[in-house]
Amino acid sequence: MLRYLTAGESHGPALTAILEGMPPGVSIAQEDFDELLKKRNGGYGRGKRSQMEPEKVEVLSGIVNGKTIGSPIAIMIRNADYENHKAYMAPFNATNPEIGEINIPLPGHADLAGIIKYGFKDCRYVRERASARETAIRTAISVPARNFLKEKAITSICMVESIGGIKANIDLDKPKEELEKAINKNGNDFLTPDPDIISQWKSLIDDCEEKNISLGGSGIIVFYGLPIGLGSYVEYDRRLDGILAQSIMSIPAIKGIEIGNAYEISQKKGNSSDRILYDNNKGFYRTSNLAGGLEGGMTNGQPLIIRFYMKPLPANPNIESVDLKTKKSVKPEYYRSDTQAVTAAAVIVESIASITLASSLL
Ligand code: EPS
Repeated sequence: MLRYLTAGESHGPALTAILEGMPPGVSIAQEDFDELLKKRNGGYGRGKRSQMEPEKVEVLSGIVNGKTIGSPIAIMIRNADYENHKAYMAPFNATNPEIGEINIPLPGHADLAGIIKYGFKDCRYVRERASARETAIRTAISVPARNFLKEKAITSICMVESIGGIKANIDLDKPKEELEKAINKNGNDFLTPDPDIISQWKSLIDDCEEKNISLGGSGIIVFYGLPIGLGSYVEYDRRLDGILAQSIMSIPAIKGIEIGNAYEISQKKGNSSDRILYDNNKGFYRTSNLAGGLEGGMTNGQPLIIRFYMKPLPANPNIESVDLKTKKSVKPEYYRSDTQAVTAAAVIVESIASITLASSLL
């Protein structure tokens, strides 16, 4: 089983993670971290913050000469933006602790519930840790898990399905190689196999960026080559759909996940199951994948299809809040935001699901 923890504030000195439970001998290269983080940091419509972060992973333990050695893997990403915030974010002797104080909780953020729960006066203490910046290190710590899966011939693709209500045309029945080729051809801005959607998404994002409005959307992750029987039906906390949902729903701004076409199936009358067939050469097989690869909380040998839904990032101006000091109604000042981070979320969901699946496999 894999365990991991992350630590780090969005504008603190660094993000860190420790992953425990990786077997020895898994090959890892510095470029695996670099390429994955570049992909997460990309996406058309990302804000100024992501552009200023070089996202360099420093490996501190657990990997020697390009291979895991079975000991805990510790990694770190320094926050470049710390330099602009250390007057109040420094762990000790902050020179100007007051200037960072935030007295207006942002609607849609953890701010208000967080300060009430922990008894803070400053929303910053909540927001710094609740920030989706944390997903940079969670993505990075998935590299050993991803490589472990790859060594077992388990691969995945992630893609954006919709942005701001505009949906790409995606046929998941196409072979993995074909989908992957199309996604790569269209580039990391959108991670979509549908070339015809890109100009529509671009003009929507450009328009919203001008107005400081953000966009949500949905994405799809497919895992191929999983063996039958990951997870179990014997106890609720071993059901893989439940474990996956927990890990993915913990990503900020993700408000829902589906296995397969859950919503579509819920609208059906009568049978929604995949036929079981047998062939002397193929063994047991199916001709459809309505279950999305999971039955009874276990993988069933079909591709695992995960869909996620992300809300527009809560940075839109003109949403009322209350000043904590005066208790008067106010509209928080617009700061900066990603216009859309669905592309990044697709990479993040794939990463976190990879850790969950590697753990289950182990
Ligand atoms: C985030 C706010 C923004 C995002 C950040 C998540 O950062 P900042 O407050 O510095 O402008 O850019 O996401 C990242 C930095 C990242 O790497 O994904 C938030 O409040 O959740």
